[in-house]
Amino acid sequence: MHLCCRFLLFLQAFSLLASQIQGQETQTTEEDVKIEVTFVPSECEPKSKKGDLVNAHYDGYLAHNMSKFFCSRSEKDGHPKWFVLGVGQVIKGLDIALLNMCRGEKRKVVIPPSLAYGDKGYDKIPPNATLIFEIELLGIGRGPRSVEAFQQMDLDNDMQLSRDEISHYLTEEFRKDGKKRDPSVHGLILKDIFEKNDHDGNGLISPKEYNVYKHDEL
Ligand SMILES: *[C@@H]1O[C@H](CO)[C@@H](O)[C@H](O)[C@H]1NC(C)=O
Ligand SMILES: *[C@@H]1O[C@H](CO)[C@@H](O)[C@H](O)[C@H]1NC(C)=O
Ligand SMILES: [Ca+2]
Ligand SMILES: [Ca+2]
Repeated sequence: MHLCCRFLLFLQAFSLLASQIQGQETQTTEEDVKIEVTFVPSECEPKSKKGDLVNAHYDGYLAHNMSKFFCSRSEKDGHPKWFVLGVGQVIKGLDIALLNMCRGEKRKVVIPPSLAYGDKGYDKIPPNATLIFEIELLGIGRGPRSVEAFQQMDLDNDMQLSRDEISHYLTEEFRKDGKKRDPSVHGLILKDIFEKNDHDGNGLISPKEYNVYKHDEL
């Protein structure tokens, strides 16, 4: 259910961008991501940029012994990951590593701990670990447009998204992508959106209720 995921990302990104606007700037660092381009398709446009919705496969290795700690091809039925680029849905190093990349391009990147899981580590990743990722970018799409997108959905401008407003938005999105769908999908997605986002259960989604972002998610 790509559209479902796209929409949820869209909701997440709204809150992220909003919090950035409120001044949570990323700290600067002296360490860089080392990027090695391992494959470039003959046609290499357009390039990914901050705010795009990207679809990628990536395998992660610990640099010190090259053990694989993550593989998008074997997790979750091997579906490539969808995420909004450059807004902190993945570790900082990956947000940087996937910039300016075209569909079909492959990269091998080395990410210092300061742009990954730092001196705390996370799960299988030990403290101060340099990470290596092999990335393949499969798709680039129009990303969410944060405040503008919220306002676009919020037809009556009351800063709350009602079921009708989101339903209307879904109808438009489905019409745009032109794929045939069982009509029940619409209802299921709508239900899912409200279950996951309408935390106070008042039947409206407030800007605050979009805040479902998990910091350390790969
Ligand atoms: C590589 O290092 C990690 C963490 O230091 C360790 O958990 C893992 O067992 C090591 N893998 C191999 C194949 O040595
Ligand atoms: C991680 O690196 C920091 C800064 O270099 C150091 O202070 C800390 O002791 C290191 N932690 C571990 C577990 O190696
Ligand atoms: Ca509204
Ligand atoms: Ca609510």
